[in-house]
Amino acid sequence: HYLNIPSEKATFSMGCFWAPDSLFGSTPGIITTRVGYAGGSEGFIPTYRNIGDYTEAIQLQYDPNTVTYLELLKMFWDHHDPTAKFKKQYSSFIYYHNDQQKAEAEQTLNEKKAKGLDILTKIEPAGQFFNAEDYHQKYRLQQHKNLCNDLGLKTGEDLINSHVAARLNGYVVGQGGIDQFDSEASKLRLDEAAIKYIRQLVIKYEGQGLHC
Ligand code: MHO
Repeated sequence: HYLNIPSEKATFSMGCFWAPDSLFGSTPGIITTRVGYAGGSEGFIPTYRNIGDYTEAIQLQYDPNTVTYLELLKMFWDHHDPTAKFKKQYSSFIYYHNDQQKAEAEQTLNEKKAKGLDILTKIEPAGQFFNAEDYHQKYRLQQHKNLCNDLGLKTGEDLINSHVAARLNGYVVGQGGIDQFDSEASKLRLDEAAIKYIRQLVIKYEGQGLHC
């Protein structure tokens, strides 16, 4: 039922993937999200316990008429420290899906460098993306087991493919804020009990930021 909406992919690595899953999940124009592993050696199958030379990554499906890739890039830069040296698992990468994404990623990277910042972010073509284990998908939402059950979100595939899951994974940690939630709740077809439950979480956590 989202098939009539144009959609494009974006893939970023910006540290622990739980935080950007919530950050982007409740951003207008985001259709679905998945977390996984990207950017490593071909022929190696990464897992959380054996991640090899892959990075933790978030892959977004977005509606380019509602949110642009440049807006997503701004969020990417604003929500992690691209100058900090981490092991590869948590390193900063933009994995582009087409030439326009590549050009826009490079443009924003050059703007950062022009400010004298020592940016460690690498820009690479998006290759194979391996879904992370089910318990990492919509990690913050999964901490609310009864809510997930009530919404029929049972498997990892449910959590990956559900637009509602993407949105709520942000809202349960306050991302998006109460005004946006109130204007969106009816579109998400949530029942009264779910709305009441999520509302108190948005109010509680709004403005507190994200952490892993
Ligand atoms: N600080 C978190 C990182 C998890 S993230 C998915 C932990 O200790 O598990 O890498």
